[in-house]
Amino acid sequence: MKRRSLIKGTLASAGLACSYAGLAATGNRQRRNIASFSTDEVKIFREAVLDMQSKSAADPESWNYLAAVHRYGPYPSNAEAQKYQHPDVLKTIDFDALAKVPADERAKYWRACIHHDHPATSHFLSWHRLYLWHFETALLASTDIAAARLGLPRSISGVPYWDYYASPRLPDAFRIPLISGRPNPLYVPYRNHAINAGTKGVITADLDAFRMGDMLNQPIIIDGETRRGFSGALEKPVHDDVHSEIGGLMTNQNNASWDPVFWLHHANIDRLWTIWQQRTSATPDTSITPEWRRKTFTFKINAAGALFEGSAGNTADGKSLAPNIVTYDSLVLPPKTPPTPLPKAPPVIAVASSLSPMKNGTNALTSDVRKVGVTNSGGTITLNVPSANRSRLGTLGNKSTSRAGAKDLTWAAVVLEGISITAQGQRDGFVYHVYMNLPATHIPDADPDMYKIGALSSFSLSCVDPEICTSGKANARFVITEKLVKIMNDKKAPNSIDVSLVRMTAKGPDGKLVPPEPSSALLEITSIRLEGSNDPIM
Ligand SMILES: [Cu+2]
Repeated sequence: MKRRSLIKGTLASAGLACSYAGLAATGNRQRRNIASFSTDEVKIFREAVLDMQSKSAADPESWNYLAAVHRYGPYPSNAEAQKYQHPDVLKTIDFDALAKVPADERAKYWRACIHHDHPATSHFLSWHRLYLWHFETALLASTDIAAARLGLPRSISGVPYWDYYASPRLPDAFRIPLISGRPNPLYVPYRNHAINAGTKGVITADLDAFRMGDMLNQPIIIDGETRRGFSGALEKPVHDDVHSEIGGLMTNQNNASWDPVFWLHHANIDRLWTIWQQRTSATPDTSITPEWRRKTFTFKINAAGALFEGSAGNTADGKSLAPNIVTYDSLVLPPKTPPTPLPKAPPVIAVASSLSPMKNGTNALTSDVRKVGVTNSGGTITLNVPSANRSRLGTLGNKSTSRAGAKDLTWAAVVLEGISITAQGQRDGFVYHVYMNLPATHIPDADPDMYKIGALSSFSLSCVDPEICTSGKANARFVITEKLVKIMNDKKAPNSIDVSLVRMTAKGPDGKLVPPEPSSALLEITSIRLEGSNDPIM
């Protein structure tokens, strides 16, 4: 590893090796709310993005290179990409240009992002913190150039963030197609239409989960072992849902980092993490282990081959990269959002009727439903449980070992297999909440957690490995053991289970809920069933 120089101060003493030229890289950075940017600052930011976009994809400080570091579809050419990608993706991403970067370099530094399942670690927040710092270094070099060119003061010292809790509507600077007759580099036509039009905002998860005890108790998987820590609750409901609601490039892991709003979203996620880290310094996150701290990530900084190496340990206490080096103009926790009212079950769209054979181990307890299309209206799928399987279902939660037989079930789950996102689903993006046995009549003040078993978002379902899933299909599994045991404590094993997919409703500029527009299918599910197993491990 090349280490040409070290930055003096906290960063170097924290063990980060880097080599940056220019004042912006070595000075303190302040990340400000985009809403506080003056017209001139927005202009500088826009020109800087344009500057980065115009650099060759082989240049590590270019927009294309930095975006590909996150993730990209490794297609050898535009012609090949066209087979798998929406045509609008090719208007933004030039796969021919990306393919010209040497293969060993692409393999070493690109497609490096870490999200929940790829692979299953808890470095989502730590990796993205280092990545954002790395991107920001290149951005600040470009904002300095842009400011000088425009004859404006250098007032930007960090990547702006978008606080979608305070302002759910996509910031204006990102929604204007043309600036003085030229295309606005912050505008991407391939997004959800209502988001781009500003007629609805993104849906944000209830950050009531920021209550410290709850946040420390989120299950996360580290080295194949489940521990309790912070990452989970911020990643899936907050991070993934915002990606999913913007749609288009942002809703696909391979393309997301090409939409300029990506960086403002990640700066806000980093800010939320910083808030939490500062509030919990007295209660250490037990998921942060010595192995976790030792994990290092390396980024290529410039064409001369200088490298930036950061460790997860540098990000762990909120004091190495932030706040000593990076500060935010506000570290105020979003207000407690009112609980989502309990929705009504949408109409039945499919029923499973025939029976699958039972074996030992993991079994289908209901038959498959074949090919269901889900629109904005959502839908309910009824899974009939045949009588032979009903008695087996009744063994769930058998605590007494003397009674527990080899065939007793230890867990049950609703399995959705072969989920594909349609072209409209790709453009619009979506978040569905998934409920079990949701009543068809409205029950005011009922607890949604009584029925909710999970969520399906377009970002978390996006297929990121074309070589292993050219069909672009994903799977989901929602464990319902506890809910079933509760039902069966009251009465016998059920004859059927209803699974409802409910499209989440966003707020408009007036703060009122905007019901989803009618749509064709946003996603298709090949197979839905109930599974049970006597395997002790889920
Ligand atoms: Cu992201």
